[in-house]
Amino acid sequence: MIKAAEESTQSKCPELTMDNFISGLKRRNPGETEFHQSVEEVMTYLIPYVQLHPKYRKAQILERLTEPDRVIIFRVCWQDDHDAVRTNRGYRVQFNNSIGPYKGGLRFHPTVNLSILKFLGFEQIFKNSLTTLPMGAGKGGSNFNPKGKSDDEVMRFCQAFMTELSKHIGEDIDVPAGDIGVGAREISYMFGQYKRLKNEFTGTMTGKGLEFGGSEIRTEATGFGCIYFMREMLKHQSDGLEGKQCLISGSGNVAQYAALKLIQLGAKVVTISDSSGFVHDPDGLDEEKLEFIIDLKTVKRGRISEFADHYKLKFYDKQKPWSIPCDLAFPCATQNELDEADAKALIKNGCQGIAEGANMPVTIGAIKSFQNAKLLFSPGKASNAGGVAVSGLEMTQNSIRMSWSSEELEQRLVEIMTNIHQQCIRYGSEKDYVDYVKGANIAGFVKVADAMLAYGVL
Ligand code: NDP
Ligand code: 2IT
Repeated sequence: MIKAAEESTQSKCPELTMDNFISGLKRRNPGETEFHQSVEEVMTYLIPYVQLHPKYRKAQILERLTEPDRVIIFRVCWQDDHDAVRTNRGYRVQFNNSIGPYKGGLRFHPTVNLSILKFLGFEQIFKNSLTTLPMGAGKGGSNFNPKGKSDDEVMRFCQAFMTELSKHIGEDIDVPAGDIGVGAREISYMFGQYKRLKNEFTGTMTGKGLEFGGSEIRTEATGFGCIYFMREMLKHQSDGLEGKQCLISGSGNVAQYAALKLIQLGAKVVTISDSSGFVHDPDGLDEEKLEFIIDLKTVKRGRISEFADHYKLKFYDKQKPWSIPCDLAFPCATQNELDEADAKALIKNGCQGIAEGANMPVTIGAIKSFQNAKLLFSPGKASNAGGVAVSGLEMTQNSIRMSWSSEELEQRLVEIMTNIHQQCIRYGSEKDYVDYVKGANIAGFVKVADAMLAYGVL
């Protein structure tokens, strides 16, 4: 008897319903809960859309879209500072290259597993398509934990990781970048090792240092883009960011620059967090406090409680910031960090809008609560697309061996985020509400699906 997990997507050709589709997906990908969740969110909108457009159904586009092109899993061996041999697992999920080379970040975190990387790679298909740049979708990483490791240990790990990954990537094949636990330091070690192994200097990674092919604004792009997206959503309601009370979770790359742009545009940021808890600053962060946070997190690699201690602010141990009254909320840490109970607290306290800076930080139940209450809500694939968009611009600059100014790049970032907002309005507008989740999913889908149709059966 064929085992359930081995059955082909087409074996029974069931009627296209949400239940049939999701139960088939779960059977073929047992235990991959984050992947199931991200597909479920997307299919809520794509199944009705495909039912109205039979050309996609006939070509089984949804089934093909949820099966990665390939998944590479490998052993990563390295030696720690005590000469002990350590073994981690490395991954690259090459999800879909219909509209360009695979493109997406690498995550180094102890929780990394195949389910998480498949959900992230799947989301990247739609996000990268929304940017309008020619980028396919991939994601990778390792269960390696950079926390508490010395720079030398991180270097040895990154070199070992790239020794295998280098066989599968390239500027026209697959172009990785950063994500959780992978910032400037890790990218530099990995790019250096790639250059050494291949004896070539090509733009095969993005997020590089400015001295060796990196782009201005890439560090800021995801956080800045998220705030520009919120500004567009508010503008659509004849409102603005000025004076808005904002909650941010996380204190990494995305959170830092979301906070900076909010401050620059006259909003007030009253929380910031890490995996140990959150800090409440009723007066609001200013640029000096933010500089302290950026140094604490990227140079000293300390805990956010040290920021609270330094400025005598209240630190809420092991708690999330969502119970603090606010106008706007920006979850910028990790997946499923804002659940239905948190959503209810935000709604009760008068929150007006939520933009995802992280990937899938809001659970499906919480999204439904926000939508039922008619709050502004943007999914990460729209509102955090600024990072990969500037990565795409870094690829262009590398190809033409030029670099553009930060003013020019920020202007392009604003245009891209505004354009994504317009695409969401086009595909997501309903009678008295804009469903940005619907808009982003359908707009992101159409370009990729049409390319897949054009290629025939592959
Ligand atoms: P960083 O590693 O720079 O920062 C991650 C932040 O999230 C840290 O404050 C970290 O806290 C916190 N965090 C991580 N895991 C958890 C957890 N399990 N529970 C609570 N807090 C957690 O990563 P980024 O800022 O780059 O990424 C943040 C999110 O944004 C991710 O979802 C990522 O996929 C997404 N994203 C990133 C982009 C980029 O360009 N970097 C682009 C688009 C999306 P601690 O320090 O305690 O670990
Ligand atoms: O989730 C994401 O979009 C990223 N981590 C950035 C990917 C990229 O290639 O810049």
